[in-house]
Amino acid sequence: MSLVYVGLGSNLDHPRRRLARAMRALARLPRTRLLAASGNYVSAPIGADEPQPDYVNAVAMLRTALGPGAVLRRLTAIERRHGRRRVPGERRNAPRVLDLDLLLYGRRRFSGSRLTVPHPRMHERAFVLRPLLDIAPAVTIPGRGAARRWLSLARGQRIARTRTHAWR
Ligand code: PH2
Ligand code: MG
Ligand code: MG
Repeated sequence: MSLVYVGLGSNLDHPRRRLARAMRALARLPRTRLLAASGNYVSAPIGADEPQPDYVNAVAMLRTALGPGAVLRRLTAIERRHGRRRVPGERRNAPRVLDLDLLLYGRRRFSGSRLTVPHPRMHERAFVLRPLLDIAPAVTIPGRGAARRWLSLARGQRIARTRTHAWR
């Protein structure tokens, strides 16, 4: 069994409702238990090359017997159920109805064409670090050290707690 963290994000079409639905879907994954769910945070889009709506983000902590590839496939399937389609040539930071990112998979580090773990940009993003640290204050990012230290470097990024819809 591995401890896994998943980042949830949405900036289109009722983001809070989508995050609640996605959290429920994570809680129902096979061979998996949802151990903790952070509250929601709102922040400006990072890396956008044109104006787009603010994001709502959260993080989930799971314990799972699924391997990393199986987790990734499950996350992509949930994104697709929300109508997300990956269009060839789509800009990297295009707005999205739902984004589920595999952030950490136990203490493992690996890099492939489809999946890199730890998520290569998570340590510099307050919208990942804040909700992550709320549910895992002592978590370390393999290869980077304590997440808490990275959050202090990202403190220039404005981020605020926002409502969380019931999902249980
Ligand atoms: N996701 C991105 C790019 N930029 N900015 C915020 N605030 N939240 C996100 O989830 C986000 C982003 C790519 O996945
Ligand atoms: Mg993402
Ligand atoms: Mg993604």
